Amino acid sequence: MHAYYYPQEPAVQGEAPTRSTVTTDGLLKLGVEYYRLEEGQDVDSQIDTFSSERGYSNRDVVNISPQSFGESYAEKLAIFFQEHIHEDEEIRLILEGSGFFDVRDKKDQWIRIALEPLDLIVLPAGIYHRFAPDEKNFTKAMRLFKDLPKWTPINR
Ligand code: KMT
Ligand code: NI
Repeated sequence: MHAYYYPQEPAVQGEAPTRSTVTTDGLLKLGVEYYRLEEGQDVDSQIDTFSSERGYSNRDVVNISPQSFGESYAEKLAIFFQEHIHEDEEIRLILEGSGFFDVRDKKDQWIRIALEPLDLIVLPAGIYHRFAPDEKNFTKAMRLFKDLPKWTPINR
């Protein structure tokens, strides 16, 4: 996991945009929890433990790639990248591939959170966010949830 502010425009022409790192503490101040599963240990049992501690009784897996979505890939990405909030937490564990979750800080600045396999993120209800794959265009992620997730995006 690497989280950073990423100004889209360089402050001075010809100057590379800065990417100042945001620590896990910094994320936590926004209510964003980050965990990393132990490498080399059984993933399922780690998920079971985490889920039972937190009451996530359900899970599914999404595979985000041009192959899996076919013709609707661009449309799907546009939905994921539309800034939105949910009534519930959004809990995601990266299983394979990688991708970005962008969240707004308290001053409405974007923080980009780059995730790779074994990275687990909990976005609190009500935080503005969006998702984008990186240049590899492949993210396989587990979605953890309580009984009936209220993930209907509420667009900004
Ligand atoms: C969402 O709700 O936007 C997503 O689940 C994005 C894909 S999970 C990597
Ligand atoms: Ni969302």
